[in-house]
Amino acid sequence: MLNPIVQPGKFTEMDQFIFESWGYFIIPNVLAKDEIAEALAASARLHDEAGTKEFGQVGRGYETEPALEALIDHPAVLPKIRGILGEHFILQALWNTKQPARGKTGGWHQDGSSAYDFKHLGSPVPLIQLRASFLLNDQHEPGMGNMEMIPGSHRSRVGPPREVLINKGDTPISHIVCAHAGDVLVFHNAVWHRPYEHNHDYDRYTAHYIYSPPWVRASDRFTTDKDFYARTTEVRRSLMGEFDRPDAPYGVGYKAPDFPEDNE
Ligand SMILES: O=C(O)CCC(=O)C(=O)O
Repeated sequence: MLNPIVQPGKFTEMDQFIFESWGYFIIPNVLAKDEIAEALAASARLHDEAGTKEFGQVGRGYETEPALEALIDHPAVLPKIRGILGEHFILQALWNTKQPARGKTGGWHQDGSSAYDFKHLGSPVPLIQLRASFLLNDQHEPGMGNMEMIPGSHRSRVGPPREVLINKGDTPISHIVCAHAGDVLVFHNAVWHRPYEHNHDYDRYTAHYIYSPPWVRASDRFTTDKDFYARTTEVRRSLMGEFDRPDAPYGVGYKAPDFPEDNE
């Protein structure tokens, strides 16, 4: 299968074309071996503390785990987020996902909110959540808890057939993403996707960083931990939603965060 591979850093016209066409792309080799090991250990700790027994997601890991905090504004990934969302966005959530050893294929879905389904906003569903999914385990072949995507489905006005949804069936156009630990998958909330089966004896972890327009409420927290705010960087504070607002209804005149790559 084709792989929509882009290079780390700068958001190019080709990146934009791939994102608009498929709804996702893969950035290879974002994390070094020691960064992968640290983020993996942090993810396992979070799930141990939360007592995740089966498939599960834990939010807010950046508050307690420096290895996960460091990925909020990773220089290989953030230019892509800025290229797609512009200069004003927040980290709506970090959902750290565990797929247990020998976990089964999950259900097809689009991302959003079950309290107010994004499909009520328009058709095709608009971009509200842009995900950067840091793969922390190797997934170089199918059956490793890969993400399975349906390319271009963010533009489809209909979902997969009911029978496929109910029976967790296959489609002839789905794509099992084969990638390595340390690669990052960036995708549009409306792309139909699911976690694919995991046929190995270890738990699989992925850290999903979700970026949204600034007026979207955070979904992994009611408020951000005060100690974390006090010690983190100014850019990360802005990305958590703590920025100067010149007016109440998010109008004009916003100062963009002082992104480090602009000063290089
Ligand atoms: O298995 C995963 O890591 C991703 C799960 C998923 O599809 C989601 O969080 O929307």
